[in-house]
Amino acid sequence: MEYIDAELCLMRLPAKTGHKGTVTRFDDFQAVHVQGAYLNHLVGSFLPFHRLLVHNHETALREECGYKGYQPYWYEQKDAGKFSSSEIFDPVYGFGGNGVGNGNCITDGPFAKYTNRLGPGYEVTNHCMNRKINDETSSGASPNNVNKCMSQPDWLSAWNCIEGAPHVGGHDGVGGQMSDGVASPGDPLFYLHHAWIDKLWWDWQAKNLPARLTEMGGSNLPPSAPPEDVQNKKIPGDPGRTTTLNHVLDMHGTMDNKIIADVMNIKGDFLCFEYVEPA
Ligand SMILES: [Cu+2]
Repeated sequence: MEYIDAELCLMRLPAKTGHKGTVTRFDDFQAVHVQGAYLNHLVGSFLPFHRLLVHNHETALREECGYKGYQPYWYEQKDAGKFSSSEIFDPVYGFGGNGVGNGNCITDGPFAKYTNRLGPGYEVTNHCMNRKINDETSSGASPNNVNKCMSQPDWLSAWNCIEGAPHVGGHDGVGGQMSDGVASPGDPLFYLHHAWIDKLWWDWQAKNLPARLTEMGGSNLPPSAPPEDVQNKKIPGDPGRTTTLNHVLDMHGTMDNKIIADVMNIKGDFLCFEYVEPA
């Protein structure tokens, strides 16, 4: 599959950012997530940050690896509750299978030989790509949970719903480093999962356009933030503790920074794509 070939190309290109532990261009995008983990989860920028990260990774596939296709998403509703039987883990046509043995290293498929450098968490260690599929937790991606999110009346409830069950269900359903809230983009499935999560946000936005092209808000610090951050931490673009459309999405040198307003519309000036429903 061309997408996988392009990802393998990214894994051969040298890193550009110089972030700790990065060796390949693929690592660079993982490093953005590591650098931004604290300020982009359980906050208003969660969905915008990940929309931009997925887009930038796709842009690198195109511009640096000659990829001509589109960013695929993983339609997880279909596989919810039974991730282990999903064709996405096919060793020949897919992303390789489940981890085995003590380290849960994947041993088949295109990425079995890749050495991850970032993770676990904020650590830098050479390790295999690892997975530990959990069918039970993968049920978080169920059609029921998705529909519940689609029916939320406002941004705060929709974002929290999407970041909850569907988002966590996909991460923990794959398990291993996909369950790592900091270093999860070490598994290429991260981008297919987050493209799906982003589609859920867009599907919700599309239920009430144009109003939902400007609906933003929520704290710009996670609930775990220490009191000194709540007091003093300045977030570029936001006047206070609330996430605004001017909030700067820091790409930590991988690609240009954007503001949330730039990524609100997937059919806008900066982003220009659409999500196609599965056949
Ligand atoms: Cu994330």
